[in-house]
Amino acid sequence: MKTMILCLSFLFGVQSYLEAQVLAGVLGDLEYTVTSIDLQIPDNPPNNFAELTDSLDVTGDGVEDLVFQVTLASVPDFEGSVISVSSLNPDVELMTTGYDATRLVLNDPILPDSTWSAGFGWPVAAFFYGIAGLTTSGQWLNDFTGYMGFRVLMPTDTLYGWLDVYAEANLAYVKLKVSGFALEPVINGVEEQAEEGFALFPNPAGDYVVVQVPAVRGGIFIFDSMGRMVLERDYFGEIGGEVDLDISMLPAGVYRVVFMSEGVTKSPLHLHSDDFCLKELIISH
Ligand SMILES: [Ca+2]
Repeated sequence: MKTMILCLSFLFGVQSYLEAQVLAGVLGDLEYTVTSIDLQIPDNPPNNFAELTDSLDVTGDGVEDLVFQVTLASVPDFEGSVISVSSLNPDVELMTTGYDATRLVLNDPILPDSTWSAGFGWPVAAFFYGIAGLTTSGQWLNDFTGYMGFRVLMPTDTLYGWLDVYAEANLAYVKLKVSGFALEPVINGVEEQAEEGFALFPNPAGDYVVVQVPAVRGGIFIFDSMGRMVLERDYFGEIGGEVDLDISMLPAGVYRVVFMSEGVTKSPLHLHSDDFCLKELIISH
């Protein structure tokens, strides 16, 4: 029974550690970057039609990922303002609700199963008279401050984060400020833990993989790219022993193989990288 409880705490510990969970406005282990996006059009005289845009590189590769646009106009078919955000790259997605960018408040969860979208023109706030009369949309329309969730899809991981956004749209003026963004560090802070005696082969693997185990007792866990455990095997044997795992039922992709020695008794919340071994496994059938 003790072993069972230990194994369960291993399992939940590793799973919660690997699974992205970010709370809006909470810094935690995220890396914060100050930005100075400040788009303001203060006046809307007759026959005005003004647009401002600014963009943001959230991945640090020099390529812009998100673009913000404000429009303020006073022309026959369009009087008022619109603020929108677009994703320029398919690997950077915004949290959305219906046709809007989702406005989050402090501590709202940003999760893998939220709704995620790339592409153009997600309303942030809009208030204008057009051909169809008064149009209002956008979740920042009545509450000007909020956090915008986003994520970065990488080949081996997904990083979650939030932007600090102030947006105000009305008939007379328009204002958008993005003062900063927070993003998880690469691989959710978990890097491959090299340990003598822990090995996987072949890698890439097809229908089975051999795990060489660095301890006499423990558990082998395989996680998919979303952090879900897809395979588990207890180990009792000698140091350096080999375990054949049938992985023919797992779809091709990038996985993480974790080995935890029995006897790790720390709370899952304080799981440290020294407490387990982790290697990436590529499965290609
Ligand atoms: Ca970028």
